[in-house]
Amino acid sequence: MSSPPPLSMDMESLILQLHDIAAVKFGNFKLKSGISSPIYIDLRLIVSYPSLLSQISRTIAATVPSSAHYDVICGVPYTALPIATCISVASNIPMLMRRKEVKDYGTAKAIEGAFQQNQVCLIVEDLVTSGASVLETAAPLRAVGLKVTDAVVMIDREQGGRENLAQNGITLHSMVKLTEMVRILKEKGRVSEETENTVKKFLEENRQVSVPLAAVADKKLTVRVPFEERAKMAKNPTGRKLFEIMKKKESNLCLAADVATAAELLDIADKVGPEICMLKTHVDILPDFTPDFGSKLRSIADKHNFLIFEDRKFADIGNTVTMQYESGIFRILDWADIVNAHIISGPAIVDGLKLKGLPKGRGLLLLAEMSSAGNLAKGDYTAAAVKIAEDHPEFVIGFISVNPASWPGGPGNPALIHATPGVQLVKGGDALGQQYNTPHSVISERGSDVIIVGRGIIKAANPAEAAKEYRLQGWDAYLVKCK
Ligand code: 5BU
Repeated sequence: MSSPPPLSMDMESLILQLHDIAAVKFGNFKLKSGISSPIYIDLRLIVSYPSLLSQISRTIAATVPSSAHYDVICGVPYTALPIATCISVASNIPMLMRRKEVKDYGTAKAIEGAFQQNQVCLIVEDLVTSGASVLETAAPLRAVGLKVTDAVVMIDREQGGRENLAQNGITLHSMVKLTEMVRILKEKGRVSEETENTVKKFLEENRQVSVPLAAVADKKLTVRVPFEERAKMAKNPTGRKLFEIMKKKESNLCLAADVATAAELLDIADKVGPEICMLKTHVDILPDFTPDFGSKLRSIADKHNFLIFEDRKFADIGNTVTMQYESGIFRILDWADIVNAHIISGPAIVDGLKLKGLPKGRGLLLLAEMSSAGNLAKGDYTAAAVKIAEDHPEFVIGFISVNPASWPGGPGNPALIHATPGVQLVKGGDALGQQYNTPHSVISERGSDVIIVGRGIIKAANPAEAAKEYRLQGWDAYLVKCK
């Protein structure tokens, strides 16, 4: 094995100073993930040492090779913000800020600062483990039309971050690697050889733990049954087809196509079609609906291989919903693969819809939870939806859920699918009670299967690109627990 290249005196001095201010500590520390670590790094402290902060920032900036071109820089909130600010001020390269939480998505922006489409943004981070935080910052930057090709980090913990970022098209440059840091501290007599070996052993053993976005894995969710296996378990042909499409297209993204007209809907369906497994409509909002709408959307769905889900939210007695499903202007039964229903009126609503839907092989999602603030679909209500679904496996394909991992039985029967609305790249909400979680949180932490995204895509400058970003994030989050 070749020995690593020697570090410069400046770098050594920085490492020693970090140790002096106790930004690097050795002992026994419980990490967020629950595992015990013999080393703990807290770089938030550096704001209290301006000269060190400035030295670090200069060294980080010099770490980026001159071949890496960038127009703007953005620090990952919060610890890297002062570092990015120092780099920006010293180099006169403009900075952007990413908001971690966007409370009112309508007025507050996820990315603050001035920029132009297709400018290249360098991400600055203090510490990289799996790379999840860098990816969480890259996503909203990319969603607003910036390019992200490089990230620079002060310390690389060498736990998969470099590889995970590379898979997402981002080259990681690190000022120093954790093993190098510990080696220097040992050489300078700050830690014993035993400590160095303990840290090395810990890193070696935990190298594979952090896969993309796994940093905050939910303990309730163990390993996921892959979609292709679940396809075989599904009792309803539409449920089975949805799993198969998801696997084939590597997409667990459903577009909520809440646009102003039928013409616009058909247009966006064609553009975003390659990225999605399902397209959700609210057909009663379309002023230019015509009887051939269904067949037009159907042919786009067939062309791009996605299913059509009319978010009709039936809620009446069994007899009435049979008519609402089949008749009227919209004739939903003719063209929608999937519809959904509240269970407020009791299980007979499923019998009513099944009467019409099952002969055509259609599927039904039950509203077990909702995304809006203060909604009443929780606890016993959610449990009742689970029970009704189990009683109708040939027609109910799954649920509209928000946090199935928190249900008493967790996400439950793998033959059933969970689809979750209220998804954007940043957590937040709108002015009318909608609450957003990120694709990672919804799929990996909350145990859902499908992200339903509306305004995050349709209001983006380039909906097809935004959809791609959501698809990649949703799929990455799905893969986390598949391994
Ligand atoms: P948004 O633009 O991503 O907020 O759109 C969300 C879509 O999902 C929209 O069509 C809602 O009607 C739909 N939705 C929801 O937001 N929350 C729910 O609990 C259910 C549906 Br059910």
